[in-house]
Amino acid sequence: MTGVANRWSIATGIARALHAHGASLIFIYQGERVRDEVEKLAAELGGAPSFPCDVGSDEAIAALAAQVGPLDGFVHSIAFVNKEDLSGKVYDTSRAGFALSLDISSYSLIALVRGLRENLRDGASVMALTYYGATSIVPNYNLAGIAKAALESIVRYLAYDLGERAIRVNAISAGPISTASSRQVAGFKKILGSVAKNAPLRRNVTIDDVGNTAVYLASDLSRAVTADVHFVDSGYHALGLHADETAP
Ligand code: 0WD
Repeated sequence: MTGVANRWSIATGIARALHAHGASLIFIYQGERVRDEVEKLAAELGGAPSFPCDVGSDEAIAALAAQVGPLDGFVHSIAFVNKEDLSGKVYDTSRAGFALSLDISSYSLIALVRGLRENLRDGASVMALTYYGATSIVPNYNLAGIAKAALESIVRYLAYDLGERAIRVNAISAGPISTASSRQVAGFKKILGSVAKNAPLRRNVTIDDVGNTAVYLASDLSRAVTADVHFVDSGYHALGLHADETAP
């Protein structure tokens, strides 16, 4: 499990659901800032071991690979975008901000697969978290959406690379959920409101909803599913027009 920052993180919901279905977990965390939170959660979920690993460092990933042993899969639940790139104009995105965001949010999946490929058992499942803003315009999601577009493409190409070992690579496209990361997006509350009002299910999703789908993708129940982007968003992605704009 990557990407647990606190109990509201999507990765926390995934970890809880996997644990409830009998998985043995290993947590990695970026650094000291989140260590206490991760260790607390790991203790609640069967005393899972946790390791520091900044996915921006190939050395850190190599050290992780040497410590963790065989894996039935891993979850990539990581993104980083400078706050100034989550509002305003995309044409104001700096070269450095673009490089950093794509490195941490997208390239890191390649780096983790390369680093952990010998740890992954044949038939393992890899999944990454993405968002609708990858393929559609979501105002202010901006550079995060561009990084998610790269991530979704990476998911497909890695699925091809790893398919000969029956290892599957998929993305879960979660609806908006209030977390430390998502609150950086300008106007995030309005995005939540739009889903509650317009999505087919007329409600926002929870980290437990995402966790339950992750259990399916981690298990052999989805053994023929790969290179896919699976939406857990109350059906919002399928809307053409919003009901509140078309009401008589
Ligand atoms: O609405 C949302 N919250 C959605 C999030 C909708 C759809 C997708 N997602 C995605 C995010 O883009 C991300 O890929 O889900 C994933 C998890 O996001 P989250 O749960 O919303 O965010 P958060 O609780 O902040 O966890 C992301 C964590 C970081 O948290 P902080 O708050 O400390 O930045 O990713 C980790 C970090 O713990 N992280 C890293 N881990 C290792 N190395 C690194 C890094 N370099 N950078 C960030």
